[in-house]
Amino acid sequence: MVIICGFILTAFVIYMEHNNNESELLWGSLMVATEEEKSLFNLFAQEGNQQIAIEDIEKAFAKFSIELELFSLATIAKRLDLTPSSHYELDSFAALLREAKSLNADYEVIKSTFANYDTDDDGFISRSELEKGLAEQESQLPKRELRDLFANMDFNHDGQVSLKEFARFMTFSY
Ligand SMILES: [Ca+2]
Ligand SMILES: [Ca+2]
Repeated sequence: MVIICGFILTAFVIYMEHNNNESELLWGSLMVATEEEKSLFNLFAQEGNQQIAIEDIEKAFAKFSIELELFSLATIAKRLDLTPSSHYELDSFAALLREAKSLNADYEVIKSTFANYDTDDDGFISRSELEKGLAEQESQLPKRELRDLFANMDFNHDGQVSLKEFARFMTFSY
């Protein structure tokens, strides 16, 4: 739990830094595809075409058992600063694939972290649950910071943090 709590606070700090540095995710477009990514791309890209369609990217992801449970391809593309499109070239495809894989791995940790905070098991983290969870770890935040942290997590401002909002916060997928 100490690790998990540190995880949230670290995420918060990185989130705030990220908000101040919009260009941070530009690295995504600089990736070079591996042979495996190339062959997967060629398997699904339309013949003679240097691009792969969005729906074929989803099929390719399924080959890796990557389910786009929380994040749509459009969201992942946005994380990578890729221009929204119905087709992507090899390098963008490779970047999307890697990002989706990494998000999927994070998602398992995020789900169990979420469950630890959602002590009444209603599928949402309330502000008092967040406060209690942090306090239990002796990581009490000043009231104002707690309010800011919760406000940043509660994306739709309904006073509760859903799993999706929590995952967005933890992965900065705004
Ligand atoms: Ca709850
Ligand atoms: Ca909410």
